[in-house]
Amino acid sequence: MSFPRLLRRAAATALACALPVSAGAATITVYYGDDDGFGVGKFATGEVIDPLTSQADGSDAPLTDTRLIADDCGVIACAAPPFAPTGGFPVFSTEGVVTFARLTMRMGAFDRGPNPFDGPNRLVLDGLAVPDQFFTYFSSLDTNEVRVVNYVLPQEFFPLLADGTVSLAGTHISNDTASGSFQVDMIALTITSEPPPPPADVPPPAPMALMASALGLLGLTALRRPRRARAQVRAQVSAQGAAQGRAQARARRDGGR
Ligand SMILES: [Ca+2]
Ligand SMILES: [Ca+2]
Ligand SMILES: [Ca+2]
Repeated sequence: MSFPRLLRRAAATALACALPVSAGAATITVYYGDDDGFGVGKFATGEVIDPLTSQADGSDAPLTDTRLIADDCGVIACAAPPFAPTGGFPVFSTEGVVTFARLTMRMGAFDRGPNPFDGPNRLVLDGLAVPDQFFTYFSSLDTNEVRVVNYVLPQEFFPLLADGTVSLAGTHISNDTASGSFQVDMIALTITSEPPPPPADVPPPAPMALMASALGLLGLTALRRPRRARAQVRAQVSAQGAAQGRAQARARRDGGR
């Protein structure tokens, strides 16, 4: 990896670390393209490139670091294709719940123009189109300027990113008609995720439930006490009645003699 590229990765890591995330969160960045500034440096917005000179080699993602152009080149035959990314980002892993995602794209000498020949420029992640607003942030000036766009993705993308695979597709992203050549350095996804919360413990009995249970026990005890007392009274009454009956019988026998 070249020294400038190392510096770029270090800066990206520092930026990721500066994001306002909670403890335990993890941030990763995955690339389509090699983040080497069109193979010849030229990273920052405001720098210029020669869009006619391709720096692509066998290691570059398809259609990056190479000369691209509009579908319709006016009176001049198109000497290069437009940008049509296919495939996907490298497989990655997240910590669980995705809480933030940012799409970054670096293009040089790109003129999105008011009326691209092949319709609106569009990128599609896992089948979901990035809002058209993304491309409005690119310059519409017909210059060789390098422009980097960072776009925070809406939350509906988060579930698509959590599985660690993201397919990439797009329309034929092209310069405005007769706007000359342009190049794409890279597209990047920066994803912040957080571990899922630990499983909840079995909740202890609520105080009110404990109190009701205790009251129930007390009530049963209180009910049992009168029942025993009534049974004892009935037994005593029955014994007394039997004794009286025997005494009366003896009195009648004695009176009859
Ligand atoms: Ca390259
Ligand atoms: Ca996915
Ligand atoms: Ca590149």
